[in-house]
Amino acid sequence: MGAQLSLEETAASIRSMEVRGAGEIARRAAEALRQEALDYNGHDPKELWARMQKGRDALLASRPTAVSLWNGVQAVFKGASPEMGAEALRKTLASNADIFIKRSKEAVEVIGRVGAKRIRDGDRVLTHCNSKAALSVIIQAHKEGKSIDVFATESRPWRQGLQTLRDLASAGIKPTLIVDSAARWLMKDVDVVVVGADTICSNGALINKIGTSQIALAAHEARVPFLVAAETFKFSPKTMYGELVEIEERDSSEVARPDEVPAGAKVLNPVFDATPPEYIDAIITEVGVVPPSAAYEIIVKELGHEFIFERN
Ligand code: RUB
Repeated sequence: MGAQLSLEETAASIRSMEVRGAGEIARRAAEALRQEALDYNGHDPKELWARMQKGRDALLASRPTAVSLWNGVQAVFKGASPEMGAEALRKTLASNADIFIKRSKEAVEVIGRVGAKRIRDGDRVLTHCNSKAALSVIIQAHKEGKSIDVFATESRPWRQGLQTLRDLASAGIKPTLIVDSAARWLMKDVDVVVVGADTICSNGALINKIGTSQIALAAHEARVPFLVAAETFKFSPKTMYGELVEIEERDSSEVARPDEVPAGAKVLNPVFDATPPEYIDAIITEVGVVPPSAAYEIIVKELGHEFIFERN
């Protein structure tokens, strides 16, 4: 966790992508809500509730695609209401946030241990963007003494692949960077693909960094296993009721400077894409390795009914 930010600062840093990655976004949002609750020194539960609701709305508006943010916020509010009184409300919100943050960090570690079993000595592993869950798997395999070659995509336009290189290098791995468009060319030499998740829909489709679906397609064609490393709070209860996942589009200047673009031309900057379940071999979660077809069950069992029915 970085320095303590206010709710508004946290929402702004998620919007600007200073805080990024679906899991980290959720943890930082929970942390900001926890702090807001603890900082309240009045005695009016309705006032505290109103502040918390305002904060929640600001956080939820910060980035639209990763359901982890929504699930993290839901977890903080679980069982809380102004009827319980200001003191109990503060304590409930703060302890819910603590539990969520702790569980979410533990989940990344468990995913590493479970997923590492799917990586063999000598494997060439490809990952995309910068995912803490995917890196947990790869780094754990390395810690277990497996000799692996790791390839990271650049992930234009934000180039999160460079962060992946730093994360891998500081774990003692010597990774190789490729441009995004080299993924299919490289696939003939890849043994396994491991990526993270922003959202997993109830039908098992994966929403992750733009370009993920092209990599999955190339892996499918080359019969290379395509694994997703995802905490259970990346599964979306909202999609059970038919809600479509909003794919964030960011400013075109992230892709090309306005002066580089001729008059009349447009630049699109979609940030995520959807990979159909038939291209996913397994999803590695903290409750085990599951097929994409288990997504509905994971949502019901792990997220529970209050997540499903509240605010739908
Ligand atoms: C990051 C991204 C990551 C997932 C999972 O996108 O797509 O693969 O968020 O990451 P951005 P993690 O950089 O736009 O946030 O496993 O760390 O939750």
